[in-house]
Amino acid sequence: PTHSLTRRGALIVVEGLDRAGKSSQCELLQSFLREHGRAVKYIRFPDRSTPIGKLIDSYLRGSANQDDHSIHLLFSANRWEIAKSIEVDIASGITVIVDRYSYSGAVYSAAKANPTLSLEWAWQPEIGLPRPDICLFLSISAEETAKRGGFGAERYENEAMQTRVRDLFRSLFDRQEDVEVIDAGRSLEEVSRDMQAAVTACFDRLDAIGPLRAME
Ligand code: Z5A
Ligand code: MG
Repeated sequence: PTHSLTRRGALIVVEGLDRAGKSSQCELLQSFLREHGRAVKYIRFPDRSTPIGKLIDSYLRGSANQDDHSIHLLFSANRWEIAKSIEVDIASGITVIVDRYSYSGAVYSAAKANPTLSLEWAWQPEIGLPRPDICLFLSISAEETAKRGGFGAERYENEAMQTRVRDLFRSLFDRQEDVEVIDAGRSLEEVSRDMQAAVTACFDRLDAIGPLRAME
């Protein structure tokens, strides 16, 4: 294989339902990759620190109301405002781990069952964003989730919403490539071992994948 001067980093997305363990696993994956000598950054969406992120934060906490389409586009804009820096990092050899991404974006909005907000509509603003080299979907049953404590106080943390989200993730991932489904209803160590294996295999494919692709 041909190696350029700087090997690009990988774009790794971690998705899943509430309390599937995404953030815990992103931390573990970051440590694993660092220990193996890789430069790595861990980011999460929504990024509540930007002006757009602050609007999203107040919406999720329930203190501000927004039209469904409008808040959807703000979630997407929150990714677009970070997209360039992801591209720059990847090109300079940094692997970027992303906690929730376009998939959550499309699915949570479509789960509202607003007649003019289909999954197809919701996907459109994601087209052109950096495309993950691998998406790890942490799959977990409602029963296992319930063992991890009750719902929090945020807007989408209720049974009906989570059930629709689960079904929509399934129908979205039927159409996506590069998705690895991980059984997240096991111990932290078991889940992280599977994630490490999937990510290691992804690094082996990186030369074949070539440059960072765009979301279609
Ligand atoms: N949203 C959207 O609508 N549109 C968008 O474009 C995006 C997001 C990007 C906030 O997201 C909301 O935004 C979310 C989707 C929507 N709505 N909901 N609901 P967030 O990412 O900020 O949500 P979060 O609250 O930080 O994450 P989370 O999904 O609820 O949790 P998690 O990161 O998957 O899990 P965790 O924090 O790692 O673990 C949860 C608990 O389980 C914790 O007590 C752990 O210690 C425990 N845990 C974790 N793993 C295990 C295992 N293996 N065994 C036992 N216990 C475990
Ligand atoms: Mg989280």
